Amino acid sequence: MPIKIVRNDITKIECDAIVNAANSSLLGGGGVDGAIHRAAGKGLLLECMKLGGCKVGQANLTKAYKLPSRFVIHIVGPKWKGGQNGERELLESCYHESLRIAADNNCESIAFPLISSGVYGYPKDQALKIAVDTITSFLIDHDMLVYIVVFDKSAFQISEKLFSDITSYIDDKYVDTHFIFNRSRRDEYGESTVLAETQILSDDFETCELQAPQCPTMGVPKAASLADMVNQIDESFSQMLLRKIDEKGMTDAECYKKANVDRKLFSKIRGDAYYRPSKTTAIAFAIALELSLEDTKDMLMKAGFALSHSNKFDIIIEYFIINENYNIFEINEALFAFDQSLLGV
Ligand code: AR6
Repeated sequence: MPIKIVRNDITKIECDAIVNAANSSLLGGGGVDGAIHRAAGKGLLLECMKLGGCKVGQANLTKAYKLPSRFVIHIVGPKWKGGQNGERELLESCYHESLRIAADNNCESIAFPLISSGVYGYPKDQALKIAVDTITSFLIDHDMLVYIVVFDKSAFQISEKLFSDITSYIDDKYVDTHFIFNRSRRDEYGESTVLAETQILSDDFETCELQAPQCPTMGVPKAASLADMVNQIDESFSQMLLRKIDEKGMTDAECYKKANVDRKLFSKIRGDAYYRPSKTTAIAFAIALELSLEDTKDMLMKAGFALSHSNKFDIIIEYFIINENYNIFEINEALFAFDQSLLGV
């Protein structure tokens, strides 16, 4: 099952276990610890008092009292001391231990805050990367739905260089779209007036659609009956997906896990040749399969979608594919930075 990165208050997440970024006394504190104790009520504190504290990297399980989850897993993260003092290993151990204790208690879902990234000072982008990497490797051999609950947007800090590369790519593509549009309007009217009004674009596309029968690429032999045409139906999205998985020498599980897609959803797609996925799911599979831009567009078309230069989401996806960067979490960080919806979420 996938990782879902959500922006929320962890005390509101309905799942089997939520993880508390506690301190070694386990008697409550500020930040997420304070929020969890407040929402759970006094019962949680009374149970914690019996535990007698906890070391960094260790996990303790309690009931969740008034919280909508079944358990709270209390973990003490490392304090940031510059990064050369074993912080990374300790933080990884926090995630491993919490996941292990959740699996031992038959949890099917768990929600993590970004441990250590508040009062304990761990840089949020590094804390997020460690969370994603550790959880991803756990999920290779386990089935669990894992939420990473990000409280504030600064956890996603794509590098300035990547941000500016994507920004100029978006700018270029917008310019391209407008330039082609302006040129075609000039050709049509034989004038050289530059029409800069972007909102005319949509009217222009409509005109184009109305005139489609004259367009050579739209030509369909007149004699073909509807039945003939329907019988010539192309390979579907799921057929192409399964073919590409075989061609790439991947197993189904490797593919859907890399796509950050739920196993149940994958089974549905596998079992239904005409399954219509959402656009983000279709793109997530294209990324997992490391398809070229052309194949990605083909696969999307089979699901009824396109990549256009009229919206930022599509341009960002195109940017990553052209640069052969198929890391779904880096793509999601960039999408997040540009306020777009995330893949596989
Ligand atoms: N839901 C989700 N995330 C939250 C919430 C919330 N309700 N509140 C804060 N965060 P922190 P730490 C985020 O300081 O760094 C406590 O006093 C927050 O933005 O809670 O491990 C303990 O008792 C940050 O990204 O935990 C310890 O003394 C992340 O949760 C100490 O703080 C963790 O911030 C532990 O420090």
